[in-house]
Amino acid sequence: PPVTKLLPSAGPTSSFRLTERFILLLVFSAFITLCFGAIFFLPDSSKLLSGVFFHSSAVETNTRTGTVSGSGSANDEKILAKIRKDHEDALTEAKDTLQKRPEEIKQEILKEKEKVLRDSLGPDGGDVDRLPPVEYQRPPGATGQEPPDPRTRERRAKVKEMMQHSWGGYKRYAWGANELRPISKQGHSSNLFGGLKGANIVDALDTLYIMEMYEDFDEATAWVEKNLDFSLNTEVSVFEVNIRFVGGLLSAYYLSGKDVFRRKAVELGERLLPAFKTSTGIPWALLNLKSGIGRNWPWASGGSSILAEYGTLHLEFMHLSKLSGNPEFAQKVMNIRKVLERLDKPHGLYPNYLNPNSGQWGQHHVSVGGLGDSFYEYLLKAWIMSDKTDEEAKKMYYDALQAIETNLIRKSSGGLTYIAEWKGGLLEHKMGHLTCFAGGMIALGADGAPGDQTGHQMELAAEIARTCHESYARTTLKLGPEAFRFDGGVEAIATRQNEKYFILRPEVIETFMYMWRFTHDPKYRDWGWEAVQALEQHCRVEAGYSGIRDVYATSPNHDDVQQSFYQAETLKYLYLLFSEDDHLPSDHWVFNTEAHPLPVIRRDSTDQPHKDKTAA
Ligand code: DMJ
Repeated sequence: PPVTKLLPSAGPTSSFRLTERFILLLVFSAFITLCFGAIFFLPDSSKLLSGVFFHSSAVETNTRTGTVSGSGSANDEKILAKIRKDHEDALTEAKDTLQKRPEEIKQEILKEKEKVLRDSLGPDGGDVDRLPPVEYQRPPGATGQEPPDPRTRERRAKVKEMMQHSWGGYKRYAWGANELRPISKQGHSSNLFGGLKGANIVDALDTLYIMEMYEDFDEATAWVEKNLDFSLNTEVSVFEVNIRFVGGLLSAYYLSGKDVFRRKAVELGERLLPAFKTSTGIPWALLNLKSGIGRNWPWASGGSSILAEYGTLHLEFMHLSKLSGNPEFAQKVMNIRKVLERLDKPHGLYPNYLNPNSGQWGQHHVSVGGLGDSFYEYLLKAWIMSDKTDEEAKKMYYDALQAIETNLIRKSSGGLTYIAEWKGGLLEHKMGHLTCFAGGMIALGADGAPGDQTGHQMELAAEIARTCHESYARTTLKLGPEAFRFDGGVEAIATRQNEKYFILRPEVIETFMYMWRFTHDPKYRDWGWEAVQALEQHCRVEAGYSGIRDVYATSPNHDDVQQSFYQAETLKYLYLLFSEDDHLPSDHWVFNTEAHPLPVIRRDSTDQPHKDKTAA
């Protein structure tokens, strides 16, 4: 809670007593100062006193500078002058204070108390209050206009209504919990967040803002101010907390300018720093926020950290350094980059597993879906977010994409382009729903592609978008499965029962959004609209939206979870798909992997901290 909330409010009686006490104190201290100062006007005692109280420091100073004088009288004179001045200042201050109204004196005392309290607070709440001021400038396109064409306007309004329904259910039945169970109408939490609370609130802040749901945004802000607490003895996923909580807070700050979000983001970022205490600086996957003890997922190859986890911190950590003035965040993620750059890459590919202590790859599994995905995304976006100055990230991205194209991208006999998984040189002809984000990523990067690859990369992106659309179209419920295969006589269809579920994931719609922005081909809006209709028909329930266990079943069997990324990503990307391009325009913002928009850091950036500007 803000410091002021910790202070007992003073009633009229107590304020009078407080004032009286303060005046007495001032008079008394003025008297003491007077007496004390007078001692120095007595010729002999001044030397005696300066010998007792000031001798050692004076000698030390002089010895260091080599200016010891035999008598030390020049030094004594200086000290005496200072005491005289302090004495005069104290008298003037006391005189001024006595002329003030009791109310003003009370305010001053309260301010002084707040300052003392703030200074005495530890890292649990004190550090972030000492953040350097930054000048807040809202980047362009934080809000958007209605699309001119009535059908698109209607579709956009429909998506907003979906957000209202989804948010309304969460608010009514699960307020403060991490997620909503929309069938059983209660809160839900995944162990990814440990004991943290309010994932849905933080994840949804920017969606509320861009959809102009300002009252809800204000309520969510108040919850963050009062209840979002990171000082917990709990183990969390560093990646999930970074992309949803840090990312969500950063976006909320950049959109609204409310400094509470900056402070909370930096506070959480500081709590994540101990995760980097490994021999290589590659962070642990899991971290206890209180003890700072980290470890890796027990299932990850030989104690490895995961590429998509440690490789998906860069965007947020660069912004944390920018907003806090603390270079440590940026140093940590730049070091990850260095470690990766130096390692040998099999066929130019990045395996999903890396041991943080030995610095060696674990199993040679490569994926552009789960365990690998957002690492590639963050290379490209690190370059774009740096105002295209981060040449290292650029090179790593385009080199990696080349290796992926050569080794993982294939075309089915039916003509569908897909991205397979690579296991020690053997291909598994399966593509995850998660992998479908790659269409959008490749489209976003096509413009800067080296050589004359731009056209080719746009075609590749369009082919992936088509394949992912097929994975939806070939189901009964018209929503895509978790993974689909291109073997055993099937194309873009899930064959294993445990791959048939749909949990409201965003990746396919994310790709449609980018494809629409870069091509303006109306089919992408139509495909997005098909998804809206399927969501309405099969996922919408009385209290919100639920995932589905089998997209090939004739009627939906709900899993009773409304994932927080549904509001953070799925609905946001749908809304932007039906918005004008200048709403969160691609040349000013990049989306983190949880769809939280972060502004491009301009190379001529003048809004750095430490420049003694007014706080937002
Ligand atoms: C989100 O949390 C992020 O998009 C992440 O990168 C991958 N998985 C989910 C959504 O599917």
